[in-house]
Amino acid sequence: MSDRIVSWHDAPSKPLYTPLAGAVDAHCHVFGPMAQFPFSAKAKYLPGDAGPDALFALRDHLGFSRNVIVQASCHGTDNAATLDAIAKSDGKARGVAVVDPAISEAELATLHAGGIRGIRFNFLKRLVDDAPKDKFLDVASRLPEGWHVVIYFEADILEELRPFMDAIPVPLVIDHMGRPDVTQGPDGPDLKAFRALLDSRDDIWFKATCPDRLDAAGDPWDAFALAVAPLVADYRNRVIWGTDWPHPNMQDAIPDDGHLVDMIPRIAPTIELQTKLLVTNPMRLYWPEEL
Ligand code: 0GY
Repeated sequence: MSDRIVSWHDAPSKPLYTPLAGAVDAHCHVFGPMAQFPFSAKAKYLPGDAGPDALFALRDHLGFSRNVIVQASCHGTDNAATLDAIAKSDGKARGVAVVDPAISEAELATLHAGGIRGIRFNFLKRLVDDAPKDKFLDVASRLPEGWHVVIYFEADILEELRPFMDAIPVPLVIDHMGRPDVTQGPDGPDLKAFRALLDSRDDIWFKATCPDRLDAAGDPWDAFALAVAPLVADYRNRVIWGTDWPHPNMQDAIPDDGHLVDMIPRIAPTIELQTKLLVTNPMRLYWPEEL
Protein backbone atom coordinates (compact mmCIF):
# COMPACT_ATOMS: atom_id res chain seq x y z
CA MET A 1 0.00 0.00 0.00
CA SER A 2 1.33 3.41 -0.83
CA ASP A 3 -0.87 6.42 -1.48
CA ARG A 4 -3.87 7.05 0.68
CA ILE A 5 -7.13 6.59 -1.20
CA VAL A 6 -9.70 9.36 -1.31
CA SER A 7 -12.87 7.43 -2.10
CA TRP A 8 -15.52 10.12 -1.67
CA HIS A 9 -16.96 12.93 -3.78
CA ASP A 10 -15.44 16.31 -2.92
CA ALA A 11 -18.65 18.30 -3.50
CA PRO A 12 -21.76 16.11 -3.35
CA SER A 13 -24.86 17.70 -4.82
CA LYS A 14 -27.89 18.70 -2.79
CA PRO A 15 -30.40 15.87 -3.29
CA LEU A 16 -33.67 16.60 -5.05
CA TYR A 17 -35.37 14.31 -2.52
CA THR A 18 -35.67 15.65 1.03
CA PRO A 19 -35.36 12.91 3.66
CA LEU A 20 -38.16 12.79 6.23
CA ALA A 21 -37.61 14.42 9.62
CA GLY A 22 -35.61 12.09 11.83
CA ALA A 23 -34.08 10.16 8.90
CA VAL A 24 -31.12 7.92 9.75
CA ASP A 25 -28.13 7.28 7.50
CA ALA A 26 -27.73 3.74 8.84
CA HIS A 27 -24.57 2.68 7.03
CA CYS A 28 -21.56 4.96 7.00
CA HIS A 29 -18.01 4.92 8.32
CA VAL A 30 -15.21 7.12 9.59
CA PHE A 31 -11.54 6.84 8.63
CA GLY A 32 -9.10 8.14 11.22
CA PRO A 33 -7.92 10.81 11.38
CA MET A 34 -4.83 8.64 11.04
CA ALA A 35 -2.61 10.74 13.31
CA GLN A 36 -5.03 10.07 16.16
CA PHE A 37 -6.42 6.68 15.15
CA PRO A 38 -3.88 4.76 13.06
CA PHE A 39 -5.15 2.17 10.61
CA SER A 40 -4.75 -1.55 11.24
CA ALA A 41 -1.52 -3.21 10.14
CA LYS A 42 -3.79 -5.72 8.35
CA ALA A 43 -5.79 -3.06 6.46
CA LYS A 44 -6.31 -3.93 2.79
CA TYR A 45 -6.60 -0.30 1.76
CA LEU A 46 -5.15 2.89 3.18
CA PRO A 47 -7.74 5.67 3.06
CA GLY A 48 -7.44 9.40 3.46
CA ASP A 49 -8.80 10.94 6.63
CA ALA A 50 -12.60 11.07 6.72
CA GLY A 51 -13.43 11.93 10.30
CA PRO A 52 -16.54 12.90 12.23
CA ASP A 53 -16.60 16.57 11.23
CA ALA A 54 -16.85 15.66 7.55
CA LEU A 55 -19.42 12.95 8.28
CA PHE A 56 -21.66 15.27 10.27
CA ALA A 57 -21.34 18.02 7.66
CA LEU A 58 -22.49 15.54 5.02
CA ARG A 59 -25.36 14.40 7.27
CA ASP A 60 -26.59 17.98 7.49
CA HIS A 61 -26.01 18.70 3.80
CA LEU A 62 -28.04 15.66 2.73
CA GLY A 63 -30.81 16.34 5.25
CA PHE A 64 -30.36 13.44 7.66
CA SER A 65 -30.74 13.57 11.43
CA ARG A 66 -28.64 10.64 12.62
CA ASN A 67 -25.90 8.24 11.61
CA VAL A 68 -25.09 4.62 12.28
CA ILE A 69 -21.33 4.34 12.01
CA VAL A 70 -20.09 0.90 11.00
CA GLN A 71 -16.52 0.03 11.89
CA ALA A 72 -14.61 -0.27 8.60
CA SER A 73 -12.11 -3.06 7.98
CA CYS A 74 -9.21 -0.60 7.71
CA HIS A 75 -9.48 0.00 11.47
CA GLY A 76 -9.44 -3.72 12.28
CA THR A 77 -10.81 -4.52 15.75
CA ASP A 78 -9.76 -1.22 17.32
CA ASN A 79 -13.04 0.69 17.49
CA ALA A 80 -11.52 3.90 18.88
CA ALA A 81 -12.24 6.04 15.79
CA THR A 82 -15.85 4.84 15.61
CA LEU A 83 -16.36 5.46 19.35
CA ASP A 84 -14.77 8.90 19.08
CA ALA A 85 -17.16 9.86 16.27
CA ILE A 86 -20.17 8.60 18.24
CA ALA A 87 -19.00 10.54 21.31
CA LYS A 88 -18.74 13.72 19.22
CA SER A 89 -22.21 13.30 17.67
CA ASP A 90 -24.23 14.75 20.51
CA GLY A 91 -26.36 11.60 20.68
CA LYS A 92 -27.00 11.61 16.95
CA ALA A 93 -24.86 8.57 16.15
CA ARG A 94 -24.65 4.99 17.25
CA GLY A 95 -22.46 2.28 15.87
CA VAL A 96 -21.55 -1.24 14.89
CA ALA A 97 -18.18 -2.58 16.06
CA VAL A 98 -15.78 -5.19 14.77
CA VAL A 99 -14.35 -7.15 17.68
CA ASP A 100 -11.82 -9.82 18.46
CA PRO A 101 -14.19 -12.76 19.12
CA ALA A 102 -12.36 -13.36 22.42
CA ILE A 103 -13.62 -10.01 23.72
CA SER A 104 -14.76 -10.05 27.34
CA GLU A 105 -18.26 -9.24 28.58
CA ALA A 106 -16.81 -6.19 30.36
CA GLU A 107 -15.35 -4.87 27.09
CA LEU A 108 -18.66 -5.45 25.34
CA ALA A 109 -20.37 -3.45 28.10
CA THR A 110 -17.89 -0.62 27.52
CA LEU A 111 -18.76 -0.65 23.81
CA HIS A 112 -22.45 -0.53 24.71
CA ALA A 113 -21.85 2.52 26.90
CA GLY A 114 -20.06 4.11 23.93
CA GLY A 115 -23.12 3.69 21.70
CA ILE A 116 -22.38 0.38 19.96
CA ARG A 117 -25.44 -1.77 19.29
CA GLY A 118 -24.09 -4.55 17.09
CA ILE A 119 -21.01 -6.31 15.75
CA ARG A 120 -20.04 -6.93 12.16
CA PHE A 121 -18.80 -10.18 10.62
CA ASN A 122 -17.07 -9.50 7.31
CA PHE A 123 -16.68 -12.43 4.89
CA LEU A 124 -15.14 -10.51 1.98
CA LYS A 125 -11.76 -12.07 1.27
CA ARG A 126 -10.50 -8.87 -0.30
CA LEU A 127 -11.11 -7.06 3.02
CA VAL A 128 -10.20 -9.51 5.78
CA ASP A 129 -7.71 -12.37 6.19
CA ASP A 130 -10.01 -14.75 8.01
CA ALA A 131 -13.58 -15.09 9.23
CA PRO A 132 -13.68 -17.84 11.90
CA LYS A 133 -17.31 -19.00 12.06
CA ASP A 134 -16.97 -20.96 15.31
CA LYS A 135 -15.48 -17.96 17.13
CA PHE A 136 -18.07 -15.63 15.60
CA LEU A 137 -20.86 -17.88 16.90
CA ASP A 138 -19.33 -17.83 20.35
CA VAL A 139 -19.23 -14.05 20.57
CA ALA A 140 -22.70 -13.77 18.99
CA SER A 141 -24.03 -15.76 21.94
CA ARG A 142 -22.48 -13.35 24.46
CA LEU A 143 -23.71 -9.98 23.16
CA PRO A 144 -25.38 -7.37 25.37
CA GLU A 145 -29.16 -7.39 25.28
CA GLY A 146 -30.72 -5.76 22.24
CA TRP A 147 -27.63 -6.09 20.02
CA HIS A 148 -27.59 -7.63 16.56
CA VAL A 149 -25.05 -9.03 14.14
CA VAL A 150 -24.28 -7.33 10.83
CA ILE A 151 -22.99 -9.68 8.14
CA TYR A 152 -21.19 -8.68 4.97
CA PHE A 153 -20.88 -11.34 2.25
CA GLU A 154 -21.18 -11.72 -1.49
CA ALA A 155 -24.02 -13.59 -3.21
CA ASP A 156 -21.87 -16.55 -4.23
CA ILE A 157 -21.39 -17.67 -0.61
CA LEU A 158 -24.94 -17.12 0.63
CA GLU A 159 -25.84 -20.84 0.56
CA GLU A 160 -22.56 -21.83 2.21
CA LEU A 161 -23.27 -19.36 5.03
CA ARG A 162 -26.86 -20.49 5.65
CA PRO A 163 -26.08 -22.96 8.53
CA PHE A 164 -23.86 -20.33 10.16
CA MET A 165 -26.52 -17.63 9.89
CA ASP A 166 -29.21 -20.06 11.12
CA ALA A 167 -27.16 -20.59 14.29
CA ILE A 168 -26.83 -16.92 15.20
CA PRO A 169 -29.11 -16.33 18.19
CA VAL A 170 -29.72 -12.60 17.70
CA PRO A 171 -31.18 -10.56 14.82
CA LEU A 172 -29.10 -10.34 11.64
CA VAL A 173 -28.64 -7.31 9.40
CA ILE A 174 -27.27 -8.10 5.95
CA ASP A 175 -25.04 -5.47 4.36
CA HIS A 176 -25.99 -4.46 0.83
CA MET A 177 -28.45 -7.40 0.52
CA GLY A 178 -25.50 -9.79 0.25
CA ARG A 179 -24.34 -8.10 -2.93
CA PRO A 180 -26.74 -9.58 -5.52
CA ASP A 181 -26.22 -9.19 -9.24
CA VAL A 182 -28.96 -6.61 -9.76
CA THR A 183 -28.76 -6.92 -13.52
CA GLN A 184 -30.55 -10.29 -13.13
CA GLY A 185 -33.63 -8.26 -12.17
CA PRO A 186 -35.97 -8.57 -9.18
CA ASP A 187 -36.72 -12.25 -9.90
CA GLY A 188 -33.17 -13.27 -10.75
CA PRO A 189 -31.43 -16.13 -8.92
CA ASP A 190 -29.45 -13.89 -6.53
CA LEU A 191 -32.47 -12.00 -5.23
CA LYS A 192 -34.53 -15.21 -5.14
CA ALA A 193 -31.92 -16.79 -2.88
CA PHE A 194 -31.85 -13.65 -0.76
CA ARG A 195 -35.64 -13.71 -0.39
CA ALA A 196 -35.41 -17.35 0.72
CA LEU A 197 -32.97 -16.27 3.41
CA LEU A 198 -35.30 -13.47 4.56
CA ASP A 199 -38.23 -15.91 4.58
CA SER A 200 -36.32 -18.34 6.80
CA ARG A 201 -36.51 -16.03 9.84
CA ASP A 202 -38.46 -12.92 10.63
CA ASP A 203 -35.51 -11.27 12.39
CA ILE A 204 -33.23 -10.96 9.36
CA TRP A 205 -32.96 -7.33 8.28
CA PHE A 206 -31.08 -5.85 5.34
CA LYS A 207 -29.62 -2.65 3.98
CA ALA A 208 -30.98 -1.48 0.63
CA THR A 209 -27.67 0.18 -0.03
CA CYS A 210 -24.81 0.66 -2.45
CA PRO A 211 -26.17 1.06 -5.97
CA ASP A 212 -22.68 2.33 -6.74
CA ARG A 213 -21.15 -1.04 -5.78
CA LEU A 214 -23.90 -3.24 -7.21
CA ASP A 215 -24.83 -1.60 -10.51
CA ALA A 216 -21.85 -1.33 -12.81
CA ALA A 217 -23.85 0.67 -15.36
CA GLY A 218 -23.43 3.58 -12.97
CA ASP A 219 -25.44 6.60 -11.95
CA PRO A 220 -28.52 6.72 -12.12
CA TRP A 221 -28.29 2.98 -11.32
CA ASP A 222 -31.55 1.94 -13.05
CA ALA A 223 -30.97 -1.81 -12.63
CA PHE A 224 -30.55 -1.33 -8.89
CA ALA A 225 -33.80 0.63 -8.63
CA LEU A 226 -35.71 -1.99 -10.63
CA ALA A 227 -34.34 -4.96 -8.66
CA VAL A 228 -34.49 -3.48 -5.17
CA ALA A 229 -37.85 -1.64 -5.08
CA PRO A 230 -39.92 -4.86 -4.85
CA LEU A 231 -37.69 -6.15 -2.04
CA VAL A 232 -38.17 -2.95 -0.03
CA ALA A 233 -41.96 -3.16 -0.51
CA ASP A 234 -42.19 -6.84 0.40
CA TYR A 235 -39.94 -6.65 3.48
CA ARG A 236 -40.79 -3.11 4.52
CA ASN A 237 -40.52 -3.75 8.25
CA ARG A 238 -36.91 -4.90 8.17
CA VAL A 239 -35.04 -2.76 5.70
CA ILE A 240 -32.76 0.22 6.40
CA TRP A 241 -30.77 2.61 4.20
CA GLY A 242 -27.38 4.31 4.26
CA THR A 243 -24.97 6.26 2.12
CA ASP A 244 -21.90 4.04 2.75
CA TRP A 245 -19.88 7.29 2.92
CA PRO A 246 -16.86 7.57 2.62
CA HIS A 247 -17.33 4.61 0.27
CA PRO A 248 -14.40 2.45 1.41
CA ASN A 249 -11.86 1.76 -1.25
CA MET A 250 -14.00 3.00 -4.17
CA GLN A 251 -11.59 4.28 -6.76
CA ASP A 252 -13.65 4.36 -9.94
CA ALA A 253 -17.15 5.75 -10.23
CA ILE A 254 -17.12 7.42 -6.84
CA PRO A 255 -20.80 8.23 -6.23
CA ASP A 256 -22.31 11.66 -5.71
CA ASP A 257 -23.97 11.27 -2.29
CA GLY A 258 -26.80 13.59 -3.32
CA HIS A 259 -27.61 11.21 -6.17
CA LEU A 260 -27.53 8.26 -3.76
CA VAL A 261 -30.19 10.02 -1.66
CA ASP A 262 -32.26 10.49 -4.81
CA MET A 263 -32.43 6.68 -5.07
CA ILE A 264 -34.62 6.60 -1.93
CA PRO A 265 -37.97 7.55 -3.54
CA ARG A 266 -37.24 5.16 -6.42
CA ILE A 267 -36.93 2.14 -4.09
CA ALA A 268 -39.44 3.43 -1.49
CA PRO A 269 -42.03 5.42 -3.47
CA THR A 270 -44.60 6.03 -0.72
CA ILE A 271 -44.41 8.00 2.51
CA GLU A 272 -45.18 4.81 4.42
CA LEU A 273 -42.21 2.98 2.89
CA GLN A 274 -39.92 5.98 3.35
CA THR A 275 -40.92 6.35 7.00
CA LYS A 276 -40.10 2.70 7.70
CA LEU A 277 -36.88 2.70 5.67
CA LEU A 278 -35.42 5.92 7.04
CA VAL A 279 -36.94 6.39 10.48
CA THR A 280 -38.93 3.64 12.18
CA ASN A 281 -36.78 0.66 11.20
CA PRO A 282 -33.36 2.11 12.04
CA MET A 283 -34.77 3.57 15.25
CA ARG A 284 -36.04 0.11 16.24
CA LEU A 285 -32.53 -1.30 15.79
CA TYR A 286 -30.41 1.53 17.17
CA TRP A 287 -32.53 3.82 19.41
CA PRO A 288 -35.38 1.52 20.54
CA GLU A 289 -35.71 3.34 23.85
CA GLU A 290 -36.88 6.47 21.98
CA LEU A 291 -39.82 4.78 20.28
C1 0GY B 1 -18.80 -1.15 2.80
C2 0GY B 1 -18.08 -1.88 1.81
C3 0GY B 1 -16.79 -2.18 1.72
C4 0GY B 1 -15.81 -2.00 2.71
C5 0GY B 1 -15.96 -2.13 4.02
O1 0GY B 1 -15.20 -2.41 6.14
C6 0GY B 1 -14.89 -2.13 4.99
O2 0GY B 1 -13.75 -1.87 4.65
O3 0GY B 1 -17.15 -2.32 4.52
C7 0GY B 1 -16.35 -2.77 0.48
O4 0GY B 1 -15.15 -2.63 0.14
O5 0GY B 1 -17.15 -3.38 -0.23
O6 0GY B 1 -19.94 -1.42 3.04
O7 0GY B 1 -18.30 -0.25 3.43
